[in-house]
Amino acid sequence: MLHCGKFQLDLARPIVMGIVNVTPDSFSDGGQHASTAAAIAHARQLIADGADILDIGGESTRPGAAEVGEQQELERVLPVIEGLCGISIPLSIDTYKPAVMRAALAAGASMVNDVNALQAAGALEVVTRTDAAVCLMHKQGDPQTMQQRPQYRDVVEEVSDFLGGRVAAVEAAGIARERIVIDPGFGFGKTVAHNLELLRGLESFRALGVPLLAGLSRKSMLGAIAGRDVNERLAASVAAALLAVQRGAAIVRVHDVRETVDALKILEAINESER
Ligand code: YH5
Repeated sequence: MLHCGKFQLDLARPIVMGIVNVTPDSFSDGGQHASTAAAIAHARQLIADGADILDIGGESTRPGAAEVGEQQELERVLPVIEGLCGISIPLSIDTYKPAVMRAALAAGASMVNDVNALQAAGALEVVTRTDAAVCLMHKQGDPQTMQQRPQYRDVVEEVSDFLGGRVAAVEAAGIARERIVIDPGFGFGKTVAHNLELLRGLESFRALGVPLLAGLSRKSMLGAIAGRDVNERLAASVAAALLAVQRGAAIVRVHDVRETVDALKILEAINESER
């Protein structure tokens, strides 16, 4: 079980985390109503499609993306979290900013998804004072520059050592193991070869004793392998999610919830006879 605020997620089956990006309004009147409404509608669709948890993000952490100010990020994500209150599944806030974590958790989010693994000053304290779950992700460098020249001696060992250290630090601060998820951070300061090594070695992360999240959906490594532009990566993304689960991922973070849920049902049906 993953303890996630008032929710308990059963990890006996793969968990599908649906991605909800709150993008800036295309109407440049400074208002945020249209994008809030669009994000809420999208979130409701993902729930209908079978999402087990939704990840709400107001700042793109894609390679090369610009940072968004704290105030702007809050203006994007808070109305969406507030607008979704009362839904039957937990909400995760995708942020590395402690102030955004605090406000999102107060507004009803049950999980923090932090690409910075709670290393920002004050981040650990914010989560410690709640009963929210946390996803600790590995990255090398900063989103602006991380893809310039990623380097590792042994990527599986280095990522595993980092995540092991963060699990220990977070546990020592008072966050129970049952609330912690780890993530090797596909695409965050990694070449295609590094990402493939991590996928190949995914099972070794199980030794850290906490559930593993894999985020491969639509990422450029899939484009590089399949030779597809970002909007043509559905099949590659579903395949990657399925293979990650087969190698031990407990949670997959995906854009295409309906298709991923279908694919995982086939895997589940095959594995059914083993139980
Ligand atoms: C992740 O792996 N990723 S944001 C580039 C793309 C497509 C998608 C077109 N947040 C993760 O999804 N949080 C992001 O190329 C994440 N794990 C966790 N825990 C990047 C993203 C993306 C980037």
